[in-house]
Amino acid sequence: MEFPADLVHAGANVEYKRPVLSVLKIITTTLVQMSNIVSIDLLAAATNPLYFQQLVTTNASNPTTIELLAYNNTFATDVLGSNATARQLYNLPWQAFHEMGTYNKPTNSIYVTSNWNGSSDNPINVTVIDLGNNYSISSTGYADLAEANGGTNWYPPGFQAGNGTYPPRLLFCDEGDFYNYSKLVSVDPVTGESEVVVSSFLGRNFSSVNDVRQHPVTGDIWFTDAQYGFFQNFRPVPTIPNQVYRFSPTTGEIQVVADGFDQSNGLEFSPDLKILYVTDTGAQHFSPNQSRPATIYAFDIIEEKTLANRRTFAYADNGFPDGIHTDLDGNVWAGCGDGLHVWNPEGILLGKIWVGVTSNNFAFLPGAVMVFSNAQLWIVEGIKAVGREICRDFGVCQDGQTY
Ligand SMILES: *[C@@H]1O[C@H](CO)[C@@H](O)[C@H](O)[C@H]1NC(C)=O
Ligand SMILES: *[C@@H]1O[C@H](CO)[C@@H](O)[C@H](O)[C@H]1NC(C)=O
Ligand SMILES: *[C@@H]1O[C@H](CO)[C@@H](O)[C@H](O)[C@H]1NC(C)=O
Ligand SMILES: *[C@@H]1O[C@H](CO)[C@@H](O)[C@H](O)[C@H]1NC(C)=O
Ligand SMILES: *[C@@H]1O[C@H](CO)[C@@H](O)[C@H](O)[C@H]1NC(C)=O
Ligand SMILES: *[C@@H]1O[C@H](CO)[C@@H](O)[C@H](O)[C@H]1NC(C)=O
Ligand SMILES: *[C@@H]1O[C@H](CO)[C@@H](O)[C@H](O)[C@H]1NC(C)=O
Ligand SMILES: *[C@@H]1O[C@H](CO)[C@@H](O)[C@H](O)[C@H]1NC(C)=O
Ligand SMILES: *[C@@H]1O[C@H](CO)[C@@H](O)[C@H](O)[C@H]1NC(C)=O
Ligand SMILES: CC(=O)N[C@H]1CO[C@H](CO)[C@@H](O)[C@@H]1O
Repeated sequence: MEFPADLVHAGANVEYKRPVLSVLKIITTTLVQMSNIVSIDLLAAATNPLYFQQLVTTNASNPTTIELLAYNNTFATDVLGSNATARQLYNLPWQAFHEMGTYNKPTNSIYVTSNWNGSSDNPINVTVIDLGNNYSISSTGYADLAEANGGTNWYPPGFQAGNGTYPPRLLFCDEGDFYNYSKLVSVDPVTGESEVVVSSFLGRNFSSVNDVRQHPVTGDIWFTDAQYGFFQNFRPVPTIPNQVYRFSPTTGEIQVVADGFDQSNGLEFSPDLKILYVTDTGAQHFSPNQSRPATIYAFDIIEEKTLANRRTFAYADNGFPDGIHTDLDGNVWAGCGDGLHVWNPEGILLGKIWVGVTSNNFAFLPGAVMVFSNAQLWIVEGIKAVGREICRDFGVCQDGQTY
């Protein structure tokens, strides 16, 4: 089945194929690379534009090395700690590790979405990383999910913390295609059952919903919309601005809480739930343009429902900040053009987990962080930083932590 020609703009070569619900392949190869923490001399860098090129000698077109770069001493002492070790888990012939990175406790697995391969003959997969089986991976798909991107855990209305009979579901951003709405889709990863949660703004189509978080106190779903399905030739011309939405799954109430972005993309709460961070990946449309935004904005969250006091939090020196998470110290981590960047709550760059290639997203595990660099998967183990959602997702909580 082909998309009608009038839906497809010049250059596109897209055909429709129904997503499959099946495990495609299981792989268990592991490459190991250890790494030490390298201190950056910021004063030397300030007057030598070639400083970083001379520092990092890895051949980035064939990446096998991961470097831990401290731009501030606390990156080594407090964020990673002296025990941190880094290694590559996979370097595959396809881009299995792109977005999401959500842990599901019943399956003890991390769910990652693969990158768009250029044809709906080969729809975006969900890559399942089994933490109970040496990080072995398999690829799958779900009935209601056309082209998945970001995601999170979702505790549906009525969920009681610790109620093991009703585990959280995975919540996927589905970018949609020429036939299917862009929407949020909930999946039970044990049964494979899927369900549409929201597929329009009061009847208006989304462009390509990109990433999503659930407010752990109100249960509201906060998500972003961007235009990547259009840029990648599998969605029609956008008919709505790029915005951040708040949706109540209990009442259906939906509200635009922020606009004015080039491409609103990743979003994340501060650990005290007082701030929302939103990444703008405007530097990438049909092609890259580094004079457009590669920026993280911060907003104050007012009464758990609306946003105020938009400000520029950080600009990434390499690529653009895409997926974003916070740790319990309030540091802000984002996947960028050369790996993960970590800023303190004042927006000062503390360090990088450098892999030399675009790393769109990542996942915190207890004591570790996994980095998704599309064809490559990396892990840094033995870290001190604790992801904001480790307590909720893994049940590994700090004293007194309630969400
Ligand atoms: C995990 O996989 C790697 C690479 O295949 C292998 O060297 C290692 O022994 C495995 N570990 C376990 C516990 O199976
Ligand atoms: C980098 O790796 C690519 C791909 O393996 C290779 O073609 C190229 O020669 C390498 N460049 C250098 C400077 O090693
Ligand atoms: C480093 O790891 C060892 C072994 O797991 C542990 O005993 C020690 O407390 C850790 N040190 C730090 C500074 O985290
Ligand atoms: C699509 O996937 C195939 C293998 O599954 C790979 O050879 C090809 O390079 C991929 N293309 C893109 C654009 O990712
Ligand atoms: C889906 O996974 C299979 C292998 O499991 C791979 O060959 C294919 O290229 C993947 N497609 C995408 C779009 O990631
Ligand atoms: C768990 O939650 C489900 C759904 O709300 C409910 O039906 C069930 O009674 C709850 N079980 C316990 C033990 O609270
Ligand atoms: C909204 O999306 C649906 C599903 O792709 C499509 O059938 C419909 O024509 C779209 N509506 C508009 C106004 O673009
Ligand atoms: C890059 O983006 C800027 C700002 O939108 C625009 O003025 C410029 O023409 C673009 N450059 C190219 C090469 O497209
Ligand atoms: C280094 O980071 C620490 C912790 O975030 C911060 O207090 C300090 O001001 C930073 N130092 C510099 C020189 O930016
Ligand atoms: C995942 C999904 O909703 N797929 C649907 C996309 O649209 C085609 C054509 O209408 C349907 O056949 C698929 O089921």
